[in-house]
Amino acid sequence: MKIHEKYIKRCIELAKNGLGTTYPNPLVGSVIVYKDKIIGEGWHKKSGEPHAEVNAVNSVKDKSLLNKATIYVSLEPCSHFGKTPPCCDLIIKNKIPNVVIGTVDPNIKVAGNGIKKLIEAGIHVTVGILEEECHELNKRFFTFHEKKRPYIILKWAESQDGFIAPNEKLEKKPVWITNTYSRQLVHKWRTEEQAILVGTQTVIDDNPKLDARDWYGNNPIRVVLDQNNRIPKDNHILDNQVKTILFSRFEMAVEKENSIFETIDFEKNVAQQVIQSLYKHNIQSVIIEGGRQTIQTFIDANLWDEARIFIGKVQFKNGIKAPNLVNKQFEKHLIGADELIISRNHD
Ligand code: AOF
Ligand code: ZN
Repeated sequence: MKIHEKYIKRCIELAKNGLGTTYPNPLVGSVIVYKDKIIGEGWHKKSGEPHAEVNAVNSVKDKSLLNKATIYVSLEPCSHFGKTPPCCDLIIKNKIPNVVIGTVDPNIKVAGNGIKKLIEAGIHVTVGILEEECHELNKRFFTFHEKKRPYIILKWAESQDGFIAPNEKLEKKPVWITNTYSRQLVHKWRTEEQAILVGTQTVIDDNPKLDARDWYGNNPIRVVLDQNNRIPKDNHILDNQVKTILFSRFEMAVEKENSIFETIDFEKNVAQQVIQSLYKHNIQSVIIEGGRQTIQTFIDANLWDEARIFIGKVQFKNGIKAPNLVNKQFEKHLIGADELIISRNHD
């Protein structure tokens, strides 16, 4: 493998350690190399905390090597004062002569200004190494800045014969389609996204916590479409434990600290209005977990990026048909006895 690619690959690996904890910031990794040896490494852990480059520079024991070294970063070094000072200034101050960048930062506060600043300081800059992989690493951050909306993941489980639920739910209890491994994977996924969205019927039927109790990490912001304010006040969703955004037709009188009520017009494009509002709330990604009608609303509005579909071993013979996605042949995995299909929307 070519030298630059080898080290940007390492940057990507490091960056992934921040998955789920850097919002609204991107995942960034950095390595510092001298004579083909890594002398420093770092990644961005949390918004408000040091950027990847700062952690990498701080980890170098012999700082006298910096003025002969190359710094690799998966995303363009920032040029602005945000919650932290510009990484470009740090690179210039330490007289690092070479900078190798995976991809340009889409944030308008940076967007090429970092590269410009480094070049103007006489630094040798290389841009576009493993660009596609670096873009994929920050698919949520890029979608948010370029499309002005969160990255949208659809998730559901269906039976062998294509139903997401049998006709009559026994004792109104949730009917499991997937195995325990798949259920744990879903909790891992919940720690990776900034928000989770469901419809009212799911909330009323299952009274779900929508948290990530089976995995270590952050719980996502909860988002519910509750057109007619039907959710009972003692439901988990209204427990005020996690920030929760509720979309309904009418203003709600009660405002709790962690419950935010938004009104939208349910006669118009619901998916579009919800996504616009989530963008205004600075939400970079959302996983939509049901029910059928809610998921289909986003498919019909062509507002989705990825669909993750579990196909369990059970047969229901009849019931509620699974959402209808035209192309679901993309990637297939086995999670225990369940099949998982991951489909991407290339529109
Ligand atoms: C970098 N390295 O590791 C990250 C960058 O508020 P701040 O100071 O944390 O700045 C956030 C912005 O900085 C973020 O929107 C993105 O454009 C860039 N993130 N840049 O050089 C990093 N996390
Ligand atoms: Zn920075």
